Amino acid sequence: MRIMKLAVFVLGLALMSEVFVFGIEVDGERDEEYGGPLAVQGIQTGFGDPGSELDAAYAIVSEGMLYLMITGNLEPNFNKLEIFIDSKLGGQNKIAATQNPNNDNWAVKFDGFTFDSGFSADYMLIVRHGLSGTQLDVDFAELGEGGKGSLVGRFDPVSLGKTGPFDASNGLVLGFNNTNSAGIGSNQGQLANQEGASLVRTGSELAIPLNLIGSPKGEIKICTMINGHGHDYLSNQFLGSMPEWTSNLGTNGQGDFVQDSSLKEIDLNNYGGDQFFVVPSLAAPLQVIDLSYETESKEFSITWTSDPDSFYTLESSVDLRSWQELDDGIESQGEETTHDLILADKNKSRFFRLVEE
Ligand SMILES: [Ca+2]
Ligand SMILES: [Ca+2]
Ligand SMILES: [Ca+2]
Ligand SMILES: [Ca+2]
Repeated sequence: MRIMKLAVFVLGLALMSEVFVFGIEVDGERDEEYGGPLAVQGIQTGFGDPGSELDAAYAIVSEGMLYLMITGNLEPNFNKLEIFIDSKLGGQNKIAATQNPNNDNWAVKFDGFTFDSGFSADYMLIVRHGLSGTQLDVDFAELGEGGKGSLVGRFDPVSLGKTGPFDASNGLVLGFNNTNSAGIGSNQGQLANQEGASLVRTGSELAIPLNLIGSPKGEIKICTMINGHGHDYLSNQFLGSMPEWTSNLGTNGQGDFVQDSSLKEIDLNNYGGDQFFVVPSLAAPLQVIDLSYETESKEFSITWTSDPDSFYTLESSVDLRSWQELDDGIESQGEETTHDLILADKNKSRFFRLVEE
């Protein structure tokens, strides 16, 4: 079956191209380009206000990057923002310590931790706050046997006097602005003011190169949470949100800290709703970006935005009702494709359209 992505245009009309200026700045402040939130916090934090809270999550895929904006705060007492990413087939619905890199000792502490069904983590990020007071450490790990994990950046926004962009060694970019004083409150587990949570503009912002996370083309799922200094005392702050009356999970899901234990008793299926959110796939719209016609040679050339693995059919019509195929099986040349052909009957007014096969 054909996917009827159509681009209709009229030869001879001046091509009006829309120029989309992409303006996300990785500075810990939410940009308009993100649009609406993909998840909003539903409950008040058990990690203090101002302390650590996750107000809302925003994300957009563009120009080979996943831009992620998590509004809220991260207390500089070694609290950790932990972000698990499900961006490819396979992965771990239940974390197995022996099958993961153990950078920053996270995997041992997460051993046995279970995500909601429908989420199997492939990558994870740790943003740790508090070394020397205001420093941020960023770790990135690929899950699975043979996967690697390590510290990829260390930044101090306060001493540097800016909130980003900070370039990590693996191409990831971080922005961090911890000045939020609004958003949700700290009556632990009680319903949060979601309108207030949606108004927060600052927090942790990340640009993650898609090739770091398996070059996904489809949707990307993200589970984010705030953990204590040893990766073994989870707050009640997750996005997607925990249900009302959820207190800090602690080590055992009951708010207790269990020495030399792991998060193995925590199964997100036991908490209502999905503790993850979905970043929709952003297939580039099929759009004609250039066309030319040489009157003498009758050479017609058309360029459009294409999907790298697709094939296209070029059709023409005089009435926009019946269409004749001019060429099919036109192989994509990447993100843009140009096709040349000789057009006779140059005086005849015609419409053209492209169909993705
Ligand atoms: Ca920003
Ligand atoms: Ca996966
Ligand atoms: Ca707050
Ligand atoms: Ca759940």
